[in-house]
Amino acid sequence: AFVENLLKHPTFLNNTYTTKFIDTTPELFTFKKRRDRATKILTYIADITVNGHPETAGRAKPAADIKVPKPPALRGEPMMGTRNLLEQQGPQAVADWMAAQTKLLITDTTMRDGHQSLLATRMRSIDMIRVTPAYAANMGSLFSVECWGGATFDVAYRFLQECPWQRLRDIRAALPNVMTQMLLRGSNGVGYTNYPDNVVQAFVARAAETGVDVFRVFDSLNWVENMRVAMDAVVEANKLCEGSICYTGDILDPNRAKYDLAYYVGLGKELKAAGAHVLGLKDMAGLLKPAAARVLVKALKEEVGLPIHFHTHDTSGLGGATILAAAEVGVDVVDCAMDSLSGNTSQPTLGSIVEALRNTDRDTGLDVGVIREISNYWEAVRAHYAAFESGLQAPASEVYLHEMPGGQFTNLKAQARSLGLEERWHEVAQAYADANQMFGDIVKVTPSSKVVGDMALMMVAQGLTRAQVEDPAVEVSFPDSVVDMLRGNLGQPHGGWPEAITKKALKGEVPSTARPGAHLPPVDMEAARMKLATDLHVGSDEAEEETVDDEDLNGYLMYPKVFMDYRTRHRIYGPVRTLPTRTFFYGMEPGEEITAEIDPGKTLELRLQAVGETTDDGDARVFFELNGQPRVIRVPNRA
Ligand code: BTN
Ligand code: 3PY
Ligand code: ZN
Repeated sequence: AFVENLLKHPTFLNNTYTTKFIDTTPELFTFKKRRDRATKILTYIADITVNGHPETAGRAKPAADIKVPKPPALRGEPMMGTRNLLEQQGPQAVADWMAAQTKLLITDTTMRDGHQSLLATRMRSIDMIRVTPAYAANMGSLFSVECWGGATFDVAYRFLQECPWQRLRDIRAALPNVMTQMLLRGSNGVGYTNYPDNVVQAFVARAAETGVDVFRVFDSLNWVENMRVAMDAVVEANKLCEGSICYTGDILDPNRAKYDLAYYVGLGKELKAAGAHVLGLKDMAGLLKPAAARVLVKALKEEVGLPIHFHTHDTSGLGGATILAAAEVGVDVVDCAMDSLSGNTSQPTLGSIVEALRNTDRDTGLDVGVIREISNYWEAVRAHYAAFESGLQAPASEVYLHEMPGGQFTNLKAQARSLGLEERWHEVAQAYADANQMFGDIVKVTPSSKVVGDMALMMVAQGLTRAQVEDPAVEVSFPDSVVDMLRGNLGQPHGGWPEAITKKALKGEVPSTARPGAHLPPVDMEAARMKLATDLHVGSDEAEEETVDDEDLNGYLMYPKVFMDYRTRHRIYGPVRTLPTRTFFYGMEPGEEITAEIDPGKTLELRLQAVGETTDDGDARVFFELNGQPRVIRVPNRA
């Protein structure tokens, strides 16, 4: 019945099950000495088996007999959902529909912020794509599925050796009825720096084309000037534009008056005037307390008049309480993560919010049985990523001291570990708070949060206090990211940059207060495409490297080096995205058998027979059976 359902699924019926050309069709080209795809994937497995994966070395390892997670059965055909409304009637109709709902609408963030905040963003596409049909068939009344953007774009190329666009296309194809959602850092795109306007515009247009429906747009300093280009591009693409306020401070604390109620209401009005269909309230660190949420959400509803989509993190342990408080005063949509990827630095627990509201006037109408089934799938997936667990044991009120975003917390902790500072984590937390005050109490979210983190690590590593850093008489060599930010290259914070520290860090150089994108020259897209095609061709014996589509071009423009490194590895290993996650990170055990789909419908049966001795030339011989035929692969032993 499962296979029957799968075959009837719209994904397979309407021919939208497409895969990216370069990933799937090398046989369309003729090559001089092309190593076939099977040899490439065996080379990858052999290399990882012999040398290990650099990302999992020295980390916790899942059990050798861990099973490939099994998605829940499909409970019928996908119902009409928000995506159908968007397609048929456009984004304003979606916003109007939202405002007319009594029930609380829910976004599932598991595929983006959930694993970004708990597993260092390392979740692979295959683990998402397998369960997406179950979302379409069983959870069609979700508001949206957040599955793209933020840090996932960079990490896909950099660490997972896969194409982020392919992930989006596959999720979209399997989810015809529910809106997909991405996180976009305004003029910083999905990167850490401001990009020329036409790069941001091209990126949004491409993302809309490949499959994003809801764009949550924010700026890391809440500077609306820096959001307009991205917001306009979303509106132009006829997609849902969620202009977002990033929440920091505490509106009920008179000592944090810089970010008071009037500030946020003013920002909400600016975003509405800038064209937002929906107002995002992005509490990236989980600082909004329940009592403050009642005041803030009520005021935004009344004075801005847009539907409100609330996002928070459960770092304090109070995320669920804040969601319920926001629901009481009429918030329209909230973000939750599936139970098994929720809590702590992730979003509050989806199933528990659904249960808490059952039989109230904000009842979500979602089926908790369905939620449990999908959560059980994610639980089995999570076990494969033991290497990326943070070890965080409990929620903590310390978040109100440091104000770190949930998506940064575990990353900064890992950075601290690599500098030998993990034992001094609470000092890092205090230094982070001090660095924030030194910069004038700013909004901290990617990329401004990374700058504050860089400064904090430096202060702890070098034993510098805030007073010393600020003292003109003490020599300080600031991190590059700090200098860049104080130059004005991320934009302007509320109230401007403090003069004294700017003067010290810039050594007298005059900072800019203009919008960075206004003086970055536009990229000549066709020239960039030509250059990329040429660069990819150098050293390649394969014609496939010459094709540069819009997705590749946009990936390259966001992350030139990361993209080129990805393509270099792609040349050696071919597509590795269909390997089981355990194989991808740990290789195979002697006697183990796996299957991997190398083209839609074309599956390889792989068995590792043995790992041979390493010979004088430094190569290890790895013995496989490929569809029953013996194959020997030689890889350098670097272990
Ligand atoms: C990555 O590490 O960024 C993605 C996977 C590719 C890793 C391969 S494994 C063999 C070789 N050695 C490395 O350190 N990286 C590549
Ligand atoms: C990101 O930009 O990746 C974030 O998650 C910000 O909260
Ligand atoms: Zn978040």
